[in-house]
Amino acid sequence: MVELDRRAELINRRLEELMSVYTEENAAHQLICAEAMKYSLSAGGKRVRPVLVMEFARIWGDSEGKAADSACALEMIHTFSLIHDDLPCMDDDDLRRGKPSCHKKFGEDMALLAGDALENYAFDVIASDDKLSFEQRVKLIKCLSEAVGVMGMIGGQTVDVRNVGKPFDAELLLKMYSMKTGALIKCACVMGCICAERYDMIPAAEEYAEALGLAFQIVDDILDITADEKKLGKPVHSDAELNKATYPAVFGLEAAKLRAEELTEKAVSVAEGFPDSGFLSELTKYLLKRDY
Ligand code: GRG
Repeated sequence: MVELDRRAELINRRLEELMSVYTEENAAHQLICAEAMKYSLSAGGKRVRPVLVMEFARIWGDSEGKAADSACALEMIHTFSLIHDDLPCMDDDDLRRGKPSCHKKFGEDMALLAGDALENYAFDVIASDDKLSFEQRVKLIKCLSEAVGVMGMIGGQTVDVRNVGKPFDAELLLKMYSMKTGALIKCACVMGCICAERYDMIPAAEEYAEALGLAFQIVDDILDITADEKKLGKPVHSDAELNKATYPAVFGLEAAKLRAEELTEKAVSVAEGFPDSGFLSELTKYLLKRDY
């Protein structure tokens, strides 16, 4: 999607600037960790979450790109989660975003540390963002840390890895998805509202994000079954090989496709209630039809 790519490019440029703080001069002995961070951050990726942060901020009045660093911070957290998700102790994937996964390129020790360092740097970036008030920074840090923690993404990953091979009930699957994938997507939309100081719009942002987040994960599951491995940039059929419960595995592939369509319609209908929401609606529809 051309407009998504254009916006992703802006995020990429700011990410590069933010990562340029680690240099031969100030980090000579630990530069390998910074290189592993940069490698995974710049390995591609659709940049959906940071673009959502920026778009929610723009819709609600941020005309100066005040949300750019928060958006980058969220992408750092997302990249940390992908690095750790690929580790041998998790999904043990050799490929990510079409390239060797971080531990394949830098070793398991560096992948672990690069993920940890990205997570920490994300909070540092928000805390240091002088385009935002102290109140906004604290609210952003709280929102993000909750979304990442045991009640959010890490909690979802815990349920995921601890239920491999077990009979899965539908309710637990949906709970796991809302934590593992939904929490960060919801956080993206809420962070945009915080950057624009439109706290009154958080409930509507959450309503949109809940529908999008579940649709996004269901499409991710469907792609694991139907996608072209080259295009996807990671191995296909990995869920089935790991004996993981997924939406298609529990409900069937056709039901999964139908549910993703319904959720997308729901998200679009919420987005249409926002001012100047053309891009957001198009992005939401594009994410249903994506092939990677
Ligand atoms: C803390 C040890 C430790 C591990 C953390 C929390 C965690 C491991 C992993 C997160 C779980 C995870 C990877 C969820 C999947 C979410 C998902 C659909 C990822 C793919 O997102 P895209 O399609 O990827 O946006 P790109 O590559 O485009 O950014």
